[in-house]
Formats: sequence, C-alpha cells, structure tokens
Amino acid sequence: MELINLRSDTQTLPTEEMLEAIRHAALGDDTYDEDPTVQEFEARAADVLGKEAALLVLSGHMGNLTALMTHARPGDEVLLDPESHIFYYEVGSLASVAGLMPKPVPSHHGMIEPTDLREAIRKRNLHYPVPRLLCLENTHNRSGGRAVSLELHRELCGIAREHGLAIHLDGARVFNAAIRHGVSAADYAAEVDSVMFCLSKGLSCPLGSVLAGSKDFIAEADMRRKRLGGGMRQAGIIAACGLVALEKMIDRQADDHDNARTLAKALNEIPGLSVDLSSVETNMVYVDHSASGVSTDEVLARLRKAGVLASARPPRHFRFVTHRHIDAAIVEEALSRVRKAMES
Ligand code: TLP
Repeated sequence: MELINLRSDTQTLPTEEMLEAIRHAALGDDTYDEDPTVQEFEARAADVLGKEAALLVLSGHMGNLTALMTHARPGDEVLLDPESHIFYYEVGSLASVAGLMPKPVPSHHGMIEPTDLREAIRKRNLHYPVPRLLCLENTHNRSGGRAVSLELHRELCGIAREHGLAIHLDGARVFNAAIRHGVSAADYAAEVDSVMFCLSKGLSCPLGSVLAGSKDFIAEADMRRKRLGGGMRQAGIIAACGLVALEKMIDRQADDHDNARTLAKALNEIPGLSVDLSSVETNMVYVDHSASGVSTDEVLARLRKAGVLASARPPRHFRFVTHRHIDAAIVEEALSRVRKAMES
C-alpha cells in the first residue's frame, strides 16, 4: 500500500518539467555572479513580488534569518508572534545566531490585534532594547494556515511605520494567502521591507526559498547569506525549478485549498475527531483528536498503519497539508483510511 503523505506541502516532488529544466539550465558560479539561470530567476521573483531585487536562499529558515540579520544588529528588539515560525521553530536562531531580542506580540488565530501591536512598541528608554523590526507571517502556520487579510496586514504595517520599525514578512506561503483573499502576493509585499517565500512547499520545488526587498537591502542580505554559509555555486539547478514554479505552480494551489476544505468537512464527521472549519482557509487542516482519548503519537501511529502520514501538533492536534500530489480521489482514499484508523 502506498502511503498518502499529508505531513506537509514540503513533501512535494519536482515536476517532470522541473527535472527537464535542470537538465537544460545554463549554469555558472553564482558566488562570482555568473549563473545566468539564477540571475534570470531572481529578476523574475523580484518582479512577481513587485520588489527591486531578490536573492535565492537554501531554505525558508535561511531566508528569514538572513532578513533578521540584515535589518537588525545584536541586542535589537524584534516584535513577533510567539506562535510564529521564526519564534517557535527556528531552533532559537533569532537569539543564538542573529543575537536579537524577541518581544512577543501574541496573535489570536494568527491575527495580531492592532491595539496589541501599539502597546507592544515601547517608547525609547535607556533600559530597553531598541525596537527595530516587526515580523509578520502569512499564511500563519500554527493557526491552521489562516490567511491574514490585506486590510489587517496594511493596518499592522502602518503602525510599525509610524514607529520607525522595519517590517519583514515570513511569506513562506504568501501565494496561498493571496489566493485566499483574491489579491496578489505583490499587494502584501508592497507594505513590507522584505519578504521571504518558499519554493519548496506548495510550489513543488525540491528546495529553495526567495528573499526579496530593495536593491540595497538585497546587496546587504547577499553578504549575510554568505556569512551563514549560503553562498552557492551552480545554483541554477534550483533556479531552473523556481522558474517553472513561478510560471506553473502558483495558481494551481487553489485546488489544494478546495481539497483541504473537503478533507476538513469529512474529518469533522469522524467520531473522535473534530476540525474548527473556520480555521481551514488555505491548504492546512488542524485536526483535534482529543475526543479519541489517545495521545497524538498514538493517533499518528494508527494513521501510519492505515497508510496515512500526518504531522504531530500535540497535545490535541495533528496536521494534514494538501499539495500537488493530493487530488480529489486521494482525499477520498485518505478519508476512508482515517476512518479505519479511528475505528481501531
Ligand atoms: N514549515 C514546516 C515546518 O518547519 C513546520 C512545515 O512543514 O510547515 N516559515 C513558515 C511559515 C514555515 O511554515 C516554514 C516551514 C518555514 C518558514 C521554514 O522553511 P524551511 O523548512 O524551508 O526552512
């Protein structure tokens, strides 16, 4: 039995067209600025986001960390949601590598309240770290992939600007947010100084992410990326996939959202499981298994035995993420396997 892999959209494999593009890509040493495919890709990525320049990086984490280190200096304060990926998952690199001081601004279901942001920005005082940067995340992973509206995004950015803060958007899945709200990723990017998006998630590339911003910002970020060990050689093999992704993989993610919705509604009917349907806005489904009376690890083990892979969000949840390899028929098959697993 072939496993149905719903752990993450990071599990997607490159398309045939991507593999062909790798085969034919013109390559050079990117550390010498001599890889034409990287140059073409970075220009195209900047264009898609409406930014002056872009930089190919190895991962979303590297893109976020490079941005943090470019915007701020050790000891500076970064305002961010404690449920954000940068705070919650990135191995403490915010503090241990960038040397920055986090100022948590809790969100509610992924949405930071404008009044909470205002209150979190402290007046300059000799005793406080210097507030330098606001980090936003859209879509918001730990709230179930919710998509912050352009209106709220603009309001939060406006407050940050009033107080002289720079703004970085962790837009690992910014295209999902844009699809959800019927706007463009460039609309979100226009409000921020830097934005990171991932090629390696719903866009189906094997690896890579992009950091975009002004020309000066990206020139500075290039140096920080190198400092992190992210200077690359024939990186055109990644960029070649990225070019295919930008052309072919963005709009198709609307199907992932539809499949997530179908999955969520049916999961909500399975005894022992429940889904807050209002949280299912893009390609993620957070499933509350607490009524089943078993631990998250045990539920995951039963799902695996039945042929479905999920990721753990203990103590009450597991997460499914839809992506290119999950079509409507596979959703149905996954549901029948989950039903079987929960009966056992
Ligand atoms: N998210 C992964 C896990 O790390 C949780 C996933 O499966 O969802 N920002 C956001 C919002 C992310 O969700 C992720 C990865 C990253 C940054 C980091 O990207 P990578 O894994 O490329 O370093």
